[in-house]
Amino acid sequence: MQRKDALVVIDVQNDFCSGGSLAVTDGDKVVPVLNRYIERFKAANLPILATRDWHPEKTSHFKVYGGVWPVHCVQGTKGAEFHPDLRLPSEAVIVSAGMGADEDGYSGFQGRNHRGVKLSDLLRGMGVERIFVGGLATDYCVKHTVLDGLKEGFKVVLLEDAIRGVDLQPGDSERAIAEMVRAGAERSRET
Ligand code: VGL
Ligand code: ZN
Repeated sequence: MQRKDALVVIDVQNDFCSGGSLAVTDGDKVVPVLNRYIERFKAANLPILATRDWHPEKTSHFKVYGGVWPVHCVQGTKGAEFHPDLRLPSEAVIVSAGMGADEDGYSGFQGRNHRGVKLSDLLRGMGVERIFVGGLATDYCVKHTVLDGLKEGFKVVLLEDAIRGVDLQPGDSERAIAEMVRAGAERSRET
């Protein structure tokens, strides 16, 4: 960690954790690990951003409207709230994604803050050159955010012990990690 680094926490929301409508196996296990990263970035005065999956009630992302997913992370619901144990500081920048009625919005780079500013512009505005990424889910929002981050010219560190995947097909998460690494992401674990 150094100047120009930022932490990007992906979609650690109730619906992706145990008891949620789209619960990821062991999704909650990323919370304590991410809390330690949050502490380290806070102590170093480095930016912390958190994305959230933030869907309208009716979206083609949901199975009932032609998509593949059960209803999850509907704006303003309990399921869309961040996990209660995630200790995001008040100054963390929240980025909402998947708000369109006709988009999946898997990438945080398709998301915007409350003023409508895109994630890439927020990061550049803070002078960030490298992002550390962890959260849910490895094979969807983490993967797409990491790949887009690399495309946008950021260096990306994948926090391997702070991610969990959906694995609709067995091995999806492993393949997603391989794809991110092939595209240029560096993998890292807590020390
Ligand atoms: C996600 C599936 C559907 C994610 C979002 O955050 O990875 N996965 N919507
Ligand atoms: Zn979603």
